Amino acid sequence: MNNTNLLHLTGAGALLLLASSLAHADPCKLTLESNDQMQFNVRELVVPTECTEVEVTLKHSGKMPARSMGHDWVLAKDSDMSAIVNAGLAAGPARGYLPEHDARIIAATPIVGGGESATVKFATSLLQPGTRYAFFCTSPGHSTVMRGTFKFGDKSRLVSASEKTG
Ligand code: CU1
Repeated sequence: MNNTNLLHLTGAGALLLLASSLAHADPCKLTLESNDQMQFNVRELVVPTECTEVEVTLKHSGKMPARSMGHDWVLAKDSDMSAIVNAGLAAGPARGYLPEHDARIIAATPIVGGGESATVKFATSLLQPGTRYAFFCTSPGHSTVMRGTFKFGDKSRLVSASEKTG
């Protein structure tokens, strides 16, 4: 009897939490995680064209320090990624593996270590719908796996997601 009540309470609480997180979900505010296994937890980020400003928060859910497993989140055109990664290597750890004043970089967080997070805001006037953008980490060697697609104004993913559930 007690066990059944407890289960019901837990279920209702979980539903409430889910409902409130959905109600407060702002499509212009994105959060992604990174870890000690050199991974981002998403391969794709989508921002609708209604957003005039985007806020991206990068969390490091691992325990390793920034000097050995630091991650950043950098946004650029897909075609600029390799050049920025190389320029970041040349810039070195003192500059957080990011080239200074590089116009190809649309947005970038500083490097975070385990337990830390960083947020960057940028205007979507910097983005063009239909252009292929990539997000990636500029720590040495990380961008081979720590990379993903960033889409501005692409709603096809939302449509296909609801089709799958139906
Ligand atoms: Cu990284």
